Amino acid sequence: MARKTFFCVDAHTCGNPVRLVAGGGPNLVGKNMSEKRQHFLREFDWIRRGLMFEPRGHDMMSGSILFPPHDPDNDFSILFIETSGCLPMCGHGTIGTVTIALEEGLITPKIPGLIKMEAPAGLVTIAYQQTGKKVDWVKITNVKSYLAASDLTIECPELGLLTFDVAYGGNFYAIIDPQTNFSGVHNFTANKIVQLSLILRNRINKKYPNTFVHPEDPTIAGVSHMLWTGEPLDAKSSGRNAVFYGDKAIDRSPCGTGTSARMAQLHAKGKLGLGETFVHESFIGSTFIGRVEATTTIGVYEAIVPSIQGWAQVTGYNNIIIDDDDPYAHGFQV
Ligand code: PYC
Repeated sequence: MARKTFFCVDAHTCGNPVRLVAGGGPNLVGKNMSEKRQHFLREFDWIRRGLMFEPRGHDMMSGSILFPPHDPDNDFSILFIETSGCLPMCGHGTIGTVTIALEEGLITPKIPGLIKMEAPAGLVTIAYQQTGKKVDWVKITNVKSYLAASDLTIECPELGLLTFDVAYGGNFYAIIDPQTNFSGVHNFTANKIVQLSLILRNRINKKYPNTFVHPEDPTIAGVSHMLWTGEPLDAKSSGRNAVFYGDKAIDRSPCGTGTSARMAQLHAKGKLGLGETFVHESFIGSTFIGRVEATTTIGVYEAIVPSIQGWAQVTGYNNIIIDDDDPYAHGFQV
C-alpha cells in the first residue's frame, strides 16, 4: 500500500478555485519549466488527477506547485495543475498562488513588491500590494500575446455557422463574439456554453490541425479554451466572457490568459490601444483590470504585452491523502 499526503492551501481568485500544493510535490527534471511540465505529464500526472478531479476536487479545480527558479535572478518557478491538464500559463492561478504564497510566508521576493516567476509559457513579472499579512491585489505582466487567426468558421449544433478568431494569451483561445447566430453570453446558461464548447473545440482542432502552434515553444499547440463574449452585467465593465476549459468548466474568474488573448485580439483589430485598460467581467460578474502595456512581435506576429490585475482570498488548509487502496485515488469524471 502506498499512501501519499499533500499539504495544500486553498484559495479562490475572483471566484475560481486555486489549490497550492505546498508539501508533497514531486522532484522534476528539466532545464526550464516547459521541460519540467513534460516530465510531470509523463510520470506524475496521477497527482494532478488525484488532487483536481472528484472526489478530492471538482470540475473547476485548478492548482499549482512551486519550484526553485532556474535563473537565480528570478523568485520561483511554477507548474499549473488543472482539470484541463498542465496549462502553460494560468492567470487566475498565478493571482491565487502569489496571494497564498505571500500571506503564508512561502516565498520572500528578492525585491519587495515585485516577483519574477518562471511559468512553462515564459517569464512573468508580478506586482502586488500587501497590507500587513493580507495581499490586496496582484498584477501580472503576462507573456507576449497575439491574434493568431481571424474570421475562421465552424458549424455549431443548434446555432449554425459561427465565425471566430483564435488568439494566444498563454493558452490558445477560440473567441466567439456576438453575431447573427450567437446573440452573446448574456443570453446563454453556463450549461449550454459547456455543452456547445466541448463539441466546438473538438471540431475546431479537427478542422484546423497543426494550425495553432506557439512560435517559440511547439509543446504549446491547439485550441484548449473557448471564450464567448457578450454584454457586461455592470455598464462600467468593458465586456463579459464565459471561458470554457477542461471538459466541463466555466471559469468563475474573468480568466487571466483569456483576458490577455482577448486584449491581443482587440488590439490587432484596432479596438484597444496601447496603454488602454479593459475591465473584463467573468460569467459570475467578478472583474480583472487588463491593460495593453506594450507592443512587440513574436515570430511573424504583431503582439502585445498585457497586464491583468485581480485579487484572491485564502479559504483554508487541506491535508489531502491519496491512498493506492482507494479505487478513486486518481480521481474520476462523470
Ligand atoms: O486565468 O488564465 C486563467 C485561466 C485559465 C483557465 C482557467 N483560468
